[in-house]
Amino acid sequence: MNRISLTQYLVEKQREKGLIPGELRLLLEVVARACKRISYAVGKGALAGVLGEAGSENVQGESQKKLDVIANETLLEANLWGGHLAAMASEEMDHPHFIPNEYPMGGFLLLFDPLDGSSNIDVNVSIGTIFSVLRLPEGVSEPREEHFLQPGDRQIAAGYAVYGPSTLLVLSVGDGVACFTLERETGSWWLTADHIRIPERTKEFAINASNARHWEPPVRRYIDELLAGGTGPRGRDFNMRWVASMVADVHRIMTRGGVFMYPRDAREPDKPGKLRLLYEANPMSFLVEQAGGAATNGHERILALQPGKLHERVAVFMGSREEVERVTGYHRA
Ligand code: P6P
Repeated sequence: MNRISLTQYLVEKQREKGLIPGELRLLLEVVARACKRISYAVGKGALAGVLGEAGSENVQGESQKKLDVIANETLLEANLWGGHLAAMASEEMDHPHFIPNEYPMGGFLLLFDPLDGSSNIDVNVSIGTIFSVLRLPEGVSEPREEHFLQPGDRQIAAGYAVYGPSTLLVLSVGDGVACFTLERETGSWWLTADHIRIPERTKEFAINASNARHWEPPVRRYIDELLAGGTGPRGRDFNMRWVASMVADVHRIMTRGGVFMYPRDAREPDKPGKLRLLYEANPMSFLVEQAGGAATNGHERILALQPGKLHERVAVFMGSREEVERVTGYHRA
């Protein structure tokens, strides 16, 4: 079977549909190459001494794994010199990394969670990289942190790599969602699924149920109904999954449907949720909506939210439209 490579896919989006400028194609190919390198490091594991703690903390006050730091540095180094970016922001860095004067500055902003699901690294469970692309606002010659604070609807591309049994790259430039599989022998990314659609109806939900006592009433009601299954108001049984790697849970939903939830909870009432808006929820919401799903913070579309801070958090309900609309409706009841 003659498959299409990532390069050909992006060239066709650029040439045939005029959908993406050359600089964005370059950006996405650079990110894909960085994800390939991260995949190789992840795959080596203990053999390359990349497991365990780095002995440092990130801006979130979370201890960093060695692979968190390696993945972050890999993405920074890959994107510094290409001339396609104005700046980068990462979960692992307090402030954005601006392109140094020695390199030309481009018109895009790249945001990423370099290694999502770090708690799974040392136990060999799937982890991933999440990225989001924004335009530098018109007329800006000196990029600043505030220029990253754009609603998710302004994203022009987003994607994730999932380092699992196979390494996949799932991305959208606003024309549907495509999935590429890494062929390790040649280092090529091959198109293995296109125009991915999330089924509107599902029987599978993902949430960390150990937090149940901390949830708000609408979430308690929604989950209790799922757990009641055929004996309750839903009249049918449901199944639960929780990988504790957003990338792995969302990829399952992109593949067979489902609803992923990380609600706000009473443990940290001043925080609207655990997950970060700009480089976790926004890119994943972009992909989910491009695949026909829905994504809200319980009250409104995540992509419509106006960010106030670079590392701000948000509650997340995303996936099969029917379920996201139901649980969001309970918040409005
Ligand atoms: P918990 C990983 O740390 C992460 O940011 C997401 O990838 C994942 O969905 C969530 O946190 C897991 O959180 O509280 O279940 O460990």
